[in-house]
Amino acid sequence: MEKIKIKSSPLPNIPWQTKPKNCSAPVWRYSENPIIKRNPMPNVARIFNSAVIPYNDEFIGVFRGEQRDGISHIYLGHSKDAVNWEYDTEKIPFTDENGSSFMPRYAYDPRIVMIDDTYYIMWCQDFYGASIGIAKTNDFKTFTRLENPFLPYNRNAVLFPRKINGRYVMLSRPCDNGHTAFGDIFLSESCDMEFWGRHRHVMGRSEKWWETLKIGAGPAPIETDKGWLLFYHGVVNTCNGYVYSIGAAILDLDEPSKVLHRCSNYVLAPEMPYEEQGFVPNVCFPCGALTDSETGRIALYYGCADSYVGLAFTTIDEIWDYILKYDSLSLTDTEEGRR
Ligand code: BMA
Repeated sequence: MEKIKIKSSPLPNIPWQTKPKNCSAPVWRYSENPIIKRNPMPNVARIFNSAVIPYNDEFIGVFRGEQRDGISHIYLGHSKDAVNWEYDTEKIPFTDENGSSFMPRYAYDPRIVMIDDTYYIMWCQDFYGASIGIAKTNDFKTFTRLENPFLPYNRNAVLFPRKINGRYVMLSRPCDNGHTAFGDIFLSESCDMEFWGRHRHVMGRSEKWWETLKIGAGPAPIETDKGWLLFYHGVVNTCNGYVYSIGAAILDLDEPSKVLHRCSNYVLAPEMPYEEQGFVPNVCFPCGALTDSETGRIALYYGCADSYVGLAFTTIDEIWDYILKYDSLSLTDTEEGRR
């Protein structure tokens, strides 16, 4: 019986492998990684930084597919086991609220979340510079774009999977229009998914070397009985460029701009060839997670070296214990984030 309870539906078909005996880390990789290799579709050279969600006893994926012209778009995928995927060869056909085609010029790093039977996809797109796009669907056939939630420049937006205190809540990471050399995670609230406000600072880059440059939220926060578990990416600038690792923190259930616990160690960092070598080396970039409330199992999907998709596993108890063991909070973590 796990100590911490995940508050989601049971998912008996969650992909899973038990922890290897010689593994001392709190998150372990799938032995068949990467699950998506190069040239997965006729016009797509690489799929990476992608998210998945259960749908009708199977799984849906929203995939960042980088086309051979170098432009990323979001492609839909279907899977029975959340490991082997079939893709729609056409990019997701986004429309406006009148049903007319309304395609972003590019779209990357999608996240997906279900709130009250509606699925929301968030991504980074051009809005006179890098900014956040958002669309909703109920059937994965029509995808209606909503008003862009934030001003440019912004990336790494993800909704919480339910309203908190009656309002939708979204994390994001204000940035610049290039390879941003700064960045903290903020939170914004909305009553209607159109007008966003009540902005709060959640957490900043820290003095821990692996996240000294910038951080950004990963998959939708995972609700438990004791707080929201947030996986995020942390970046350090080295003499050979940026290195992206995966961190973990726990946010307050009712006031998620307050960080309850934050792990000073990364929980996964580039060390396998498919993470260290690729189009952009040394990148582990989490965008999706599946959870099983019955067993506490978590399957984490992360982009590898801007070239592949990797899968990794943990349990809620294992990751929770690890975060608490290496807990390290700063003043800006624990304050409500309003100045
Ligand atoms: C970030 C994003 C990610 C990418 C990472 C490493 O700025 O654009 O999509 O994985 O850089 O290139």
